[in-house]
Amino acid sequence: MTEPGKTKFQIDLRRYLRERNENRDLTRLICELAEASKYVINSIRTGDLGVAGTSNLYGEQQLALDVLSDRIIRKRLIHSGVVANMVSEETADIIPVSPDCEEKYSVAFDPLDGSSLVDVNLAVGTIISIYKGCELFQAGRNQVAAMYILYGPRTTMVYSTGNGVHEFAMNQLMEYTLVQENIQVEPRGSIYSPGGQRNKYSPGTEKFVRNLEESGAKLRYSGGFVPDINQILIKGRGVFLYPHLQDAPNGKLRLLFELNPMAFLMEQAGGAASTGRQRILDIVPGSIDDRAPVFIGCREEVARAEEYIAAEG
Ligand code: AFP
Repeated sequence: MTEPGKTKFQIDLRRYLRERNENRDLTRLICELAEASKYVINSIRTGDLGVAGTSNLYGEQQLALDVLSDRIIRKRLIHSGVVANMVSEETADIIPVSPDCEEKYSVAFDPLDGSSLVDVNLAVGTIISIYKGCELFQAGRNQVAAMYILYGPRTTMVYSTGNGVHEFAMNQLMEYTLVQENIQVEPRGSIYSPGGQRNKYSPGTEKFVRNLEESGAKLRYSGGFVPDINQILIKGRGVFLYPHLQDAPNGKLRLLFELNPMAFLMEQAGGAASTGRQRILDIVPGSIDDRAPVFIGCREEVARAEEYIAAEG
């Protein structure tokens, strides 16, 4: 239980997971990923923003931050000893880690989502999707956990193992301590994050967005999926969309690395996530780089989007 003199909200991540009787190997995995974020933060704060293949003033090969973040996280996943397979947005194939995969976990991750925003000092994040066993090509509803780390003015981590959504913040000792637990979003929202070019929206999406604007919703869009979703979860209201576009019927966002983990978290918080025609978490991925349109956030907003798209396409 919580140590005397400490409030529950000073409890660190590992203790919190243990007190909730989470699986020990899953606890180790989540804590390893939290540990990896410390190195990612350091590379963001101090790393040259050069692109992969360039060299820094010492002649060392310069790694782009997303490539560096990918390496950091892969190393920690291997070190955890509980990973069967892993795949990241930076790799073309699934990377086998351990053959005895039934009792281990498989992880899909985006090491630094929004990396193109770092050089303009906007918030970016790491997104992680966790399955039990060795199969990564399964519907997102089978995830056993999902989490993200948001590198903003503060560094925060949000996770769910299917028992609610909980937020932690990194303190001055670089420990994650509990900020709030069992986060819930309201049925309807007051902010909207419209991704993609508006002039390429379908009639149904266009009408949905116009309805949001006429109802007084405020536009909040940073270009980073993690901060934009985090805003909806932590404020408890709003809807994010990156819809099907006339020249991109599957939108932009990746199912394995972006949509499935965020859809898992949003549903755990009482929200919803849809392609506009079906639940994101019901899609069985066919390949690593599957993309899907997405409407994610308060469930009444998502349901309304589905109605407009059913009626107007
Ligand atoms: P990058 O990782 O290439 O910066 O893309 C970020 C992202 O995948 C996601 O984080 C944003 O929601 C979305 O793209 C923004 O896309 P647009 O730049 O087309 O608005």
